[in-house]
Amino acid sequence: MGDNFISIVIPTYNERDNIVPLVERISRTLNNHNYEILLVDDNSQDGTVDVAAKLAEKYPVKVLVRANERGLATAVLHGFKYARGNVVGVMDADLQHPPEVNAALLKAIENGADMVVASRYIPGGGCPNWGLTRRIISKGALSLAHIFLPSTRQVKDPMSGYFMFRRDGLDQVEFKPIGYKILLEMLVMGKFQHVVEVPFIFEDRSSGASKMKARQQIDYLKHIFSLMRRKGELKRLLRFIGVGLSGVIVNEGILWILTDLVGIRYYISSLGAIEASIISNFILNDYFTFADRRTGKIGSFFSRLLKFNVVCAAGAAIQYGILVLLTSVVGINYLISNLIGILIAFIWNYFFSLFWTWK
Ligand SMILES: Nc1nc2c(ncn2[C@@H]2O[C@H](COP(=O)(O)OP(=O)(O)OP(=O)(O)O)[C@@H](O)[C@H]2O)c(=O)[nH]1
Ligand SMILES: [Mg+2]
Repeated sequence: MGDNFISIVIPTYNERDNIVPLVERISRTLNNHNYEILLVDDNSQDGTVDVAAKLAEKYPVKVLVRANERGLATAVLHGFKYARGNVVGVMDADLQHPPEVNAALLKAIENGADMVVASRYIPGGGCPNWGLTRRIISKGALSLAHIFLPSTRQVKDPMSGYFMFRRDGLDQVEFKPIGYKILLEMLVMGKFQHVVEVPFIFEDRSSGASKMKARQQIDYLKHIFSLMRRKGELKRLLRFIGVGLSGVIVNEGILWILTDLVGIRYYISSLGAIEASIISNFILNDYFTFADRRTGKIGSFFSRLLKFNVVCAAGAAIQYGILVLLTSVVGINYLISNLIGILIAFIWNYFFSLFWTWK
């Protein structure tokens, strides 16, 4: 038995038939530890609260009922307020999160992690019973987080609802989650230094109904947007777009000067104009868009410049390839093809700027 006191916070909404096996299995798993289980219920009408109250007679269970609020993430935050443990865990009530994995989570905390995520996306983990559509939606949502919120890249599964952490990481942090993904909020806004993952298999829901609805996908996008705004990532994206547009002006200007004033053939001067716009974009991005990621050394300045050139050259090739492919092969109007090419090249450039040039 360690010195830790563990609070397991579990949001419930109409989970009557799941909570008895849930609490029994957690208790067996944490048998040798000091722990409490907090069920945060949003006034379920199926008798969940009565069953939970009965469980509290036998197990260290507390039931918190919110009468006028709904929402998974805020329910979890509500549970944090009442959690007494120095270590806090979060999991679903529907047995999709096997309670036995809590042992591995706790072990990771005891070994020095500040936060440990039960992960579907590392070797040993998975969701074998998911259909293709749910897989694609989940991976798509994951990529959005990884691209636009760099701090989520420390884990492969920032969307998991099953995790454990040291309570200190919550100190003096304000959380404003929207929707379901409380871990996402905590990874981006919290202060967790050492974050690790352990694998788990996401089981089928054993009983009761899913609360997953289309609404959640929209809430997710809103949440990503809100986190981007709070972390300055939205500003970064807008700056990158602004710098890109300024590059168009530089490109046109230099092309005009070299062709009209200097008298070079346009297909030669265009090469100079392209390079000039890449360099001006680079300098603006280095001092403006990625100021927080720039390292002072002159050598790394040139290595970033080189990387940026490589990325832009590949981006231009992609843009050109899409233009030709969509126009000649698919038969789309060339101006629309070009626009799609520009958009995809833009995403390419931004992605590699974040992940490589200014990583
Ligand atoms: N307190 C509270 N709990 C909720 C709410 N919505 C969902 N939950 C609980 O949060 C957990 C996850 O919800 P699920 O509906 O299982 O979501 P999911 O696992 O993504 O979807 P399925 O795979 O279909 O089960 C379960 O324990 C639910 O009971 C809510 O509005 N309030
Ligand atoms: Mg579920």
